[in-house]
This record gives sequence, structure tokens and C-alpha cells, in this order.
Amino acid sequence: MDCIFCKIVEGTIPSKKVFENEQVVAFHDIQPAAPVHILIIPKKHMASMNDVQEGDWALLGEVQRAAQTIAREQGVAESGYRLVNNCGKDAGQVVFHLHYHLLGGENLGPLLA
Ligand code: IU
Repeated sequence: MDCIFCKIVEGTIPSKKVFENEQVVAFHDIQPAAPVHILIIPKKHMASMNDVQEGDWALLGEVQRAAQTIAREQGVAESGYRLVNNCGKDAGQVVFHLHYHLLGGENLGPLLA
């Protein structure tokens, strides 16, 4: 599988991991767009939200559970943060392994400027 995030899951490509359990991994984005910018991914490969199967919804719940934990650990739970999934070309998705961006650490401004 030629997927960079699968390689991060396997550990064959290094990353600065901040969270890992059986189903989910989270690591620092290499090009942070905010003081806190963490990518949270299911270990299971799925290209985008369009590819989520009926049996995967609990897994996405685990991704969001991880986001809650990571936000606390990164110190942004109280100040606030944004959890973003880009799905497909028009949203600017460039890595086709489903992921959520956890962004915070500053006032992020309106989502749609
Ligand atoms: P997007 O939602 O697919 O547009 O976001 C992909 C993100 O993955 C983007 O913010 C990149 O900086 C980030 N990223 C990374 O952290 N490590 C990598 O090896 C690669 C991309 I390729």
C-alpha cells in the first residue's frame, strides 16, 4: 500500500506521535497551520470520508474520543480548538488516508472568512 500515513502507522516513516492506541494514531503535522496542529487518523486505511463503511462508524467515534484526549493533553480543551476533515479535491485533501486536523493554540478566527 503506497500510503504515507499507513507508513507512519507502521513506523517505517518517522513522525512525532502524541497518541496511539490499538485503533488510532495522532502525530504533529509537518507543516503546522496553528501553534497546535495534530493529525488524528484511524490505523485502518480508508481514503476519505467517502470510503467509510457501515462497520467503521464506531472507529470514527474512537478517533473523536482520541481528539478529546489530545485536546486536553495539548492544553487547548478550555481555550478551544477546531477539528477538521477535508474530503476530496474541492476541500483540498492531499493525503488520501482519512484524517482529522486538530487545530488550536490561538484564536482561529471564523471558519469561513
Ligand atoms: P489534507 O487534509 O489532506 O489537506 O492534509 C494533509 C496534511 O498532512 C497537511 O497538513 C500536511 O502538512 C500533512 N502531512 C504530514 O503531516 N506529513 C506528511 O508526511 C505529509 C503531509 I505527505
